[in-house]
Amino acid sequence: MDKDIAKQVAERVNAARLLESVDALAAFGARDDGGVNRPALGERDIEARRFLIERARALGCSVSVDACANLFFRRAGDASLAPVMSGSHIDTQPTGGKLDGCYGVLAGFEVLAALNDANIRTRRPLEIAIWTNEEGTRFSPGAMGSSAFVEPSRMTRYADVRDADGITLSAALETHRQAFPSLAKRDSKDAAHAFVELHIEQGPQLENANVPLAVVSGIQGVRWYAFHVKGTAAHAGTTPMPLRRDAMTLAISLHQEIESIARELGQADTRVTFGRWNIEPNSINTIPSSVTFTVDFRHPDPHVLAAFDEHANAIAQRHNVRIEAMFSHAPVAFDTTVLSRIQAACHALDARSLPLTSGAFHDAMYLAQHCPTGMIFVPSRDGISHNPAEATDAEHLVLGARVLAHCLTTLCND
Ligand code: HGY
Ligand code: MN
Ligand code: MN
Repeated sequence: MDKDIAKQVAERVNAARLLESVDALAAFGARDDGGVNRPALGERDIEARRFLIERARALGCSVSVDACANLFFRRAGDASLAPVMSGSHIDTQPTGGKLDGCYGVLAGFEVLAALNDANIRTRRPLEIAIWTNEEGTRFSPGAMGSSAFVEPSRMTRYADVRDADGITLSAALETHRQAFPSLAKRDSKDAAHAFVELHIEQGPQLENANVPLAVVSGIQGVRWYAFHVKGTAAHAGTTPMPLRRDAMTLAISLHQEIESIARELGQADTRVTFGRWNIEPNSINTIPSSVTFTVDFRHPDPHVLAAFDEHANAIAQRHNVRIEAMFSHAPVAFDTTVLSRIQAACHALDARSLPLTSGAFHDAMYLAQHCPTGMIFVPSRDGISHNPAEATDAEHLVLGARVLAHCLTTLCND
């Protein structure tokens, strides 16, 4: 393919239009502190989806939806060939930022617009996806939409998953269906030609190296658990300490045991987080009768992940506590051909890049089972993410979109 075409499209990426779209999308669930709180399939997410469906149609795309409310915005190609896909998620953490996931979707939209502006018809269709519930903070597990896309039988298990208010995923999907009753169904399960996800790094490595891009070679493994600790509710004032069965006292000692084994097993690469605690009755003057806490363990080595799993179960058994395995995904290595196309795009645009492994998981970890897949990162200021202060320099956001445009254009003309 004429390399100039890919460069033409990259040059048509419009900085102002891209940056405007970031702020426009962030308005759906905007927080007073500049962050975004947009839970998957909630009211704000549905309004954000409506906004993007209208934008996609204005760009001449067809729009379709699948059983897990993943949205697909397709720009037709000349030939009826397997599409090239890109995209990410637009659901956020409760104290999320404007870019996590959203940037990858909006940069995909910018590529659609740049192809239109350059008046380029590609051989293959280009399809930008919005994957449902990637964060996993409303419904667990994470990356639900992309995992159901690659393996639809997962929907049977997901349908009855409940959020903190007791709403099931299937009820949330029904609300989505009612909001968009006439969307075409995307039923084809033909493998895509390739999937490329552009995302912020959400860590400090690119900024510390002063490099604007990463060619992401893979994603580390992840395991989520819930520990359900039981005690006996009793009066805070009258119950002598030796007579108590305080669920919180046991939970805190479990926390310390789990954290020390995690650090010992994984050493410097260990990432262990105890992010969600539910306490009952959660009253100042009643001894806790129940404490449920979560464990998010990450590591690049599958043996360490397996060893941690064994220890976590042994700790639960030793203390007669129920352990619930909520989510797990092995480390993923992306496709070297797609990575070389991303690398070539960086070279073509004279942009320096680093090879990185992702500490965060992404929908690309499932798409890698569906088709040749790769990722691109841009730096996160101060390495901060899952925080309203999440930010990336405008020049890096635009450069990332240009590299995505170059790479998708060449892949669409394979
Ligand atoms: O948790 C993660 O790695 C992703 O940000 N959802
Ligand atoms: Mn993300
Ligand atoms: Mn995230």
